[in-house]
Formats: sequence, structure tokens, C-alpha cells
Amino acid sequence: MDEQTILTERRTGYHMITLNRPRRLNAFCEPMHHALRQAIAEAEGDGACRALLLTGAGRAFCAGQDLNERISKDGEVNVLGSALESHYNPLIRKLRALPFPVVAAVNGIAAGAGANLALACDLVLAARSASFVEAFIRIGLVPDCGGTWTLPRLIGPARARALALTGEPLPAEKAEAWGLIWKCVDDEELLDAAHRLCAHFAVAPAVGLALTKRLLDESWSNDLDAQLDLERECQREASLAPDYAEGVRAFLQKRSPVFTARREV
Ligand code: T3D
Repeated sequence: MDEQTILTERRTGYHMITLNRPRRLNAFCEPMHHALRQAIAEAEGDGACRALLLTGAGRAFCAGQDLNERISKDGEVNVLGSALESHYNPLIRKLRALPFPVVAAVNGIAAGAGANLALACDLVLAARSASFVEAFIRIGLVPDCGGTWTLPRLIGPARARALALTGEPLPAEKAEAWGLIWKCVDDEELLDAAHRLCAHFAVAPAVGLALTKRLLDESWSNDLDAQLDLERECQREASLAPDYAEGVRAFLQKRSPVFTARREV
């Protein structure tokens, strides 16, 4: 029987994707890339989906590329680059561009592309026992999946360099203290916390969420002047969505808002 490399679940207002190769610590193989792409496309194509939850099965989140795929029968290793072009880079670009929050629930070790996949998500929750390993240098590679972009921006150049150049594991608690991730929680609370977060986004203003993501992403390449202009444009767009009127009315009527605007698919 074919391995089910990805498990998907539709919850009210959000989708959940579980990387499912626990015996290989959810390392990426070719079929998993295809299944993940398909699952993300389904979430994006579902107008009712307002958040995506990404986690791993078993004791790891993801150990990066399955290295068994990188060695031929006669023991030769392949020249790399094409999988970045065809799989990893489109995956990271897609996750960053999704118009709703992506929540990573890092249930265990996240190594190599697995670590940087988690760090490309909008919010990262990690189990206390989890750790992040820029494992690339241990096998003579360089960080990919945007790690050389994400790490220095999140934790500064000194810490980014140390992680990338040594490949030392960073425990989840320290990752939280350094600002690499949003929150570290007790292992048994991780999934509940992640579901609560996604359920919160499921009833949040969809247009506001999408525009906020866009603003924060574009701020990296804008100067203050350009960013102020972009904020003006996005605020205008947000105010045109019915959720803004509902938010103001609910505030003035001292009740909870009911946001209904669906995002365009
Ligand atoms: O095209 C391209 O390839 C470019 C893209 C590159 C992206 C990358 O991600 S490169 C980096 C690849 N990942 C790694 O180098 C990490 C390799 N794994 C490890 O260093 C360790 O497994 C961990 C530090 C993640 C965890 O260590 P530990 O001691 O908790 O577990 P373990 O015993 O090493 O692993 C458990 C099993 O999973 C084991 O299999 P076995 O012996 O029980 O049959 C191990 O071989 C397997 N496994 C773990 N990681 C991978 C893997 N099998 C294939 N590929 C893996 N990446």
C-alpha cells in the first residue's frame, strides 16, 4: 500500500496538515512534496479556510530532506539544486504568500529544511521538548528554505551565524526566549494550543489578516516612507471590507463582532 505521507483534516474555518513519515522523522520525500503541495492548494482554494495548521506525526516535526533520496545505488551523491527549484522554494514562497495565517505546531525536532519550513510559518508554537537544528552544515550543506533570510531577521546576525555555522540544536524554550518562535508550551498542550489559535483566526476578519501579513512581509524591503504609503493603501482596502463596519458597530453596541467577509479564492 502507498505510504500516506500527508494527513489532512478540515476543521471549522481552518485546515490541518500533518507531515506523516514518522519512521523517518517526517523527512521530505518526493511523494510528500506533491501531497503537501496538493493539501496547501486545497486550503487556499477553500474560501472558508482562514488558517492553516502544520504539524508532524510521531516524535519529530520534520528532519528535512530524506537523505536516502540523495544517494544512488552505487553510493554516489547527487548534485543538488533542482529540488530547491522545483519543491522547496515554491513551498516557502507559497506559505509566505497565503492570505491567511499559517501556524506551525512543532511537536519535536525540526532539522534542516524542517526547521526552516517551521520558521517560514506566521506563528510557531513548539512543544517544550522540541528543538530547532540548522543541520545542513553537519553534512556539508548550506541552510535553505529561506533560513539565511529568516534567521538573521528573527534573532539577529550573531545568533543566526552561530546556529547556521555550528548546526547546534536550539531547544524550544531558548528559541522562544530569543524571539525565534512565538511560544513554547508543554508537550501535552501543544495541539490544543495550536487548535485554539486557528479557531481564533477562523472567526477573525479575513481581509484584515491577509493585509496585515502583506504589510509585515513587505516592510522588510520598504523604507519608512514607502511603508507608510502601503499602510494607507491597505487601511483603505481593509475599511472597504464589511468586517470593518461590523467591527465598529459591534464595539459601539458593546457586543462581540461577527466577521463574515470571505476571502476571494
Ligand atoms: O535537494 C536537496 O536535498 C537540498 C535540500 C536540502 C534540505 C535539507 O533538509 S538538508 C538536511 C537534511 N537533514 C538532515 O541532515 C538531518 C538528518 N537527521 C539527523 O541529523 C537526526 O536524525 C536528527 C538530529 C534530526 C534526530 O536525531 P535522533 O537521534 O533523534 O534520531 P535518529 O536516530 O537520527 O533518526 C531516527 C530515524 O529517522 C533513523 O532511521 P532508523 O535508523 O531508525 O532506520 C534516521 O535514519 C531517520 N532519519 C532522520 N532524519 C532523516 C532520516 N532518514 C532520512 N533522511 C533524514 N533527513
